[in-house]
Amino acid sequence: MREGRRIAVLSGGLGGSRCVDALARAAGPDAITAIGNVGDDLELLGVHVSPDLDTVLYTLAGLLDEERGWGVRDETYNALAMAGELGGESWFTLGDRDLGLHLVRTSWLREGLPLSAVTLRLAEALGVRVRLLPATDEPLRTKIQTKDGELDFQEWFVARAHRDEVTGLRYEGAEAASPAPGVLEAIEAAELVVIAPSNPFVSIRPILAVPGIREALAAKRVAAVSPLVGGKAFRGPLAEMMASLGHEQSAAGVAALYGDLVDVFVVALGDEGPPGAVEADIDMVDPGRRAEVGRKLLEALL
Ligand code: FO1
Repeated sequence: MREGRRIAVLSGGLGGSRCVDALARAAGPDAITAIGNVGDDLELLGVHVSPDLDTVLYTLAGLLDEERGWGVRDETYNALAMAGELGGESWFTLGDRDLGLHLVRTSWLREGLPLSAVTLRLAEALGVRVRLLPATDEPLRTKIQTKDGELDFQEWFVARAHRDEVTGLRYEGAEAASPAPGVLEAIEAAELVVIAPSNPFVSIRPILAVPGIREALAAKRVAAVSPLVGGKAFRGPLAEMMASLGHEQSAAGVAALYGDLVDVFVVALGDEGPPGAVEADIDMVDPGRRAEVGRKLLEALL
């Protein structure tokens, strides 16, 4: 790839982290700024957890439990077991090493550092060279509306195993939030903005809901990679959410959600997409294939 090329990636959890990794392997980590979702962050046992930012960090640091798709591989759970025995919250599985990261994040936040600065410090300590920024430093939380009322994202996703049908969503705090330092600059400097194959409702829209980000994208070449292949999500409840929220359960349905924000929509080889969609190999599950997938994706998009 040409020297000095810049790519910004809007990223959620697992699908996003794999896409960031693929592009970083193809273009070099210094070319990439990942803008991460914070809508599913939570406070638990006194610590601040940023699951999507951490999935990107752990993926790029080679620490992710790839099988499970979150947390650190070869984890132990002694702290959580003790917390549970003492009557503390233990529904959200925080491993010992993961908890170590949350303790450090929380202590730096309490010292007054914004989440973006904390995240850059964590990335540096983990040897991650991709620049990872939260979409915003302010609290922004995704709320899930169901027939039983409104739920916090992780209450719906983990505690209730996303069984409740989603009737609507809300991004609490979004209107008052502003993009974290570096976010708008990264978008402006980017030759290409990639919307990763993440859930549009719970990963990408919370990023776009931060005032200024959508507007900055309007002036850029934006490509979105489909999170649905053959109408199915690799993992997670996206297909069900598309149906319950009244959208077509297909790559074209996702493309319609992004509308004219997106210039190029990328679908899996052989998959149906909207008119003008680019077909590419978007299977980024195997870390060993990601460099090649990233290279071909950039060839198709740049
Ligand atoms: N997902 C689960 O399904 N169950 C868990 O107990 C759980 C714990 C967890 C801890 C740290 C972390 O970074 C992620 C964790 N996740 C867990 C994944 C997370 O809830 C979701 O995958 C994302 O928020 C959606 O992108």
